[in-house]
Amino acid sequence: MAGFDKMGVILLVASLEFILLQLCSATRYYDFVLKETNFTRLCSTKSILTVNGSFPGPTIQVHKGETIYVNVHNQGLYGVTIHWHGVKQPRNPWSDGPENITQCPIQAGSNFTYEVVFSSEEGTLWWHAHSDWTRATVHGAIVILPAAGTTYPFAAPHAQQTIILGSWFKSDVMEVINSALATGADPNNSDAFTINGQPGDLYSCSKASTFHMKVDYGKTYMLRLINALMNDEQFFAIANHNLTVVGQDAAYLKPITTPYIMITPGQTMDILVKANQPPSHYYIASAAYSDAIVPPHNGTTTAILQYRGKYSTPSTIPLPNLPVSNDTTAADNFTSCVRALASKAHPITVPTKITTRIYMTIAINEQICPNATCAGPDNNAIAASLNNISFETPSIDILQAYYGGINGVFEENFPTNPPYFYNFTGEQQNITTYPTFGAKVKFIKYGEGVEIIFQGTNIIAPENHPMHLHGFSFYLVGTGYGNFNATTSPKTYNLVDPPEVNTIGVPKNGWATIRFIADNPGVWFMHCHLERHSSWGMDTVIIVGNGNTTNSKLRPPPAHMPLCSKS
Ligand SMILES: *[C@@H]1O[C@H](CO)[C@@H](O)[C@H](O)[C@H]1NC(C)=O
Ligand SMILES: *[C@@H]1O[C@H](CO)[C@@H](O)[C@H](O)[C@H]1NC(C)=O
Ligand SMILES: *[C@@H]1O[C@H](CO)[C@@H](O)[C@H](O)[C@H]1NC(C)=O
Ligand SMILES: *[C@@H]1O[C@H](CO)[C@@H](O)[C@H](O)[C@H]1NC(C)=O
Ligand SMILES: *[C@@H]1O[C@H](CO)[C@@H](O)[C@H](O)[C@H]1NC(C)=O
Ligand SMILES: *[C@@H]1O[C@H](CO)[C@@H](O)[C@H](O)[C@H]1NC(C)=O
Ligand SMILES: *[C@@H]1O[C@H](CO)[C@@H](O)[C@H](O)[C@H]1NC(C)=O
Ligand SMILES: *[C@@H]1O[C@H](CO)[C@@H](O)[C@H](O)[C@H]1NC(C)=O
Ligand SMILES: *[C@@H]1O[C@H](CO)[C@@H](O)[C@H](O)[C@H]1NC(C)=O
Ligand SMILES: *[C@@H]1O[C@H](CO)[C@@H](O)[C@H](O)[C@H]1NC(C)=O
Ligand SMILES: *[C@@H]1O[C@H](CO)[C@@H](O)[C@H](O)[C@H]1NC(C)=O
Ligand SMILES: *[C@@H]1O[C@H](CO)[C@@H](O)[C@H](O)[C@H]1NC(C)=O
Ligand SMILES: [Cu+2]
Repeated sequence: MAGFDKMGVILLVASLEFILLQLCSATRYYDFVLKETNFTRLCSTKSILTVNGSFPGPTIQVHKGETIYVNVHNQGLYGVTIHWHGVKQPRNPWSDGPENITQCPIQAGSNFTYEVVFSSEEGTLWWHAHSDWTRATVHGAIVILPAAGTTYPFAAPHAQQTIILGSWFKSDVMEVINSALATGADPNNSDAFTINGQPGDLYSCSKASTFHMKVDYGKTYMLRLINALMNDEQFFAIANHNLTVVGQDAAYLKPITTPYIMITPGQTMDILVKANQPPSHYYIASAAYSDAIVPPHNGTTTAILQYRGKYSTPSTIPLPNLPVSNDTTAADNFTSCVRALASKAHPITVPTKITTRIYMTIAINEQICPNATCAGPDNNAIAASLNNISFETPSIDILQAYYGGINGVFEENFPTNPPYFYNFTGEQQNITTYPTFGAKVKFIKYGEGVEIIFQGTNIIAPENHPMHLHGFSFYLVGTGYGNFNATTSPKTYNLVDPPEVNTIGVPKNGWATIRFIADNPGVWFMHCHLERHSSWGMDTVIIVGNGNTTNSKLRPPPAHMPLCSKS
């Protein structure tokens, strides 16, 4: 040691510090570089916005209750934000992400560090861009393992695999939505569905890159399944293998063993699969479920469940029997089985004292088009609404305006009832064909027991709407077809083991009731997770006020929130 000079000691200390930083950064700090990257799919190459050059983007893995920091460096062409879908972010809407709701975009050439605070979530969630349609290519998995010293409420799987279902558009996604908004028509369908970024064997020019999941006979695997599609619900199955669904939206379920599942955009599921079939190749497949008037993309994306070991590769790989795309009975058969685990270790607490009740109609509408030159119904433009209010995104974020008392950005008069009560699911619908427009939010006092009854309507184009709320998970206590009936419908509620989720499908021409305690102060976006519906205004914002203790008040903003451009 005698040979060490002063400089050597300094270097040694510096490198130790470097090693320590590296160790910490292995789990708690992430760098996301947003950049344009060329990808070849469906026989052609195009540039897409990615995180760190991959599609889907990197997986974040944490243990329950941890906090991580993600520095997003925007080296792309336009402003973008990132949302941590299903992460409640207690008192911390500053890092929630929806553009102009909780922050202004991270401009090209700048960066912003998100502090992502995990609390009660355990299972699978995901992150995605929350600016226009950029989430089509900017998304990835969030894996939340049990906290140290705890384990799964089932035998630990041999291994886990994230399965991200996505949409691939041959043209630029921003062009797809911008041209649809300009003409007033429906945006084009995607050109393929994907599993882990790959369309799979049934699409042209895709076979060489089909995703393979390798398994050992006799072992059980956990699929962490994410529906990251833009506009399509999906049926998903594996040939000759049952799926055992044990979790949804990062909360545990009573196990459901089923040949297929239906999953809406925004939902995540934890699924156990036992490799119990003769070693071979089996297709994993996903295709549209749709009860809409406009037909969905009719392709099927595939991956291959490939057993390890020696066997002759089959000449034809079996495909699972997915229900046909309009089989609502098959979709309902699955969703009607979903129940919370509701065990001692994973209890649920459904609010029974409801102090704020909101009855909210969901509709596709028309916006008058000057001189009837638009390409939507009646030569008008398509719009969409909640309680007949079509949401208009402001140009200063609502959180900043609320926190800083800036007037004129939003109005606190989102109605707790639709403007008219009539037969919402009946034939005559023109009473609310044309919505009103604005940035109207619903203010809820801290600690209220909240019930929201979503009512689907038959206006213009009824379909199933996957409604998503930021900042909370909530209990889905009931669903039904037709109009909600205040006398008879509540009698069907499940207050014993309703699933605790963040995205629910509101049945076509039907209703769904959710409950939660307003215990997270902040500004929280609520919207349909079919991206075209959200773009048309099927959105609103819930502001939960501060409680009366330090731990029930909004945290102060972090330094360096992205600035809003003057417009
Ligand atoms: C993507 O491909 C285009 C055309 O093939 C090329 O001009 C461009 O430089 C490529 N971009 C990147 C980031 O590689
Ligand atoms: C992030 O942006 C800040 C300015 O907001 C700048 O000072 C900093 O150098 C940037 N960091 C990186 C790693 O780009
Ligand atoms: C799938 O589950 C059903 C019902 O539990 C059972 O009858 C069937 O044998 C299972 N199939 C496989 C391949 O495990
Ligand atoms: C699927 O849609 C494409 C065009 O979008 C059409 O050409 C094709 O015939 C359709 N296939 C089936 C089986 O309906
Ligand atoms: C589903 O579509 C087929 C045609 O593709 C049609 O015959 C059938 O009636 C449809 N079913 C429902 C429930 O709409
Ligand atoms: C749905 O469930 C019902 C009753 O259990 C059954 O009769 C029907 O065949 C199922 N349909 C599908 C498509 O799974
Ligand atoms: C609508 O038509 C009138 C009369 O032809 C014309 O003066 C006006 O500019 C048109 N407006 C738009 C928005 O095209
Ligand atoms: C958000 O506001 C900025 C101005 O600060 C504006 O350029 C942008 O278009 C807005 N985004 C949305 C989705 O409205
Ligand atoms: C509402 O309309 C539907 C569809 O036409 C009809 O079946 C139902 O009976 C109507 N309900 C009431 C209360 O009129
Ligand atoms: C709705 O349409 C019917 C039939 O076209 C018409 O008689 C009625 O006046 C319309 N109602 C409203 C509110 O526009
Ligand atoms: C604080 O708020 C809680 C409900 O969130 C209420 O029960 C309690 O009475 C309040 N305490 C005071 C001192 O206002
Ligand atoms: C609700 O159902 C009850 C019992 O069937 C019925 O008497 C009542 O008219 C219904 N209410 C509405 C608004 O349809
Ligand atoms: Cu919708």
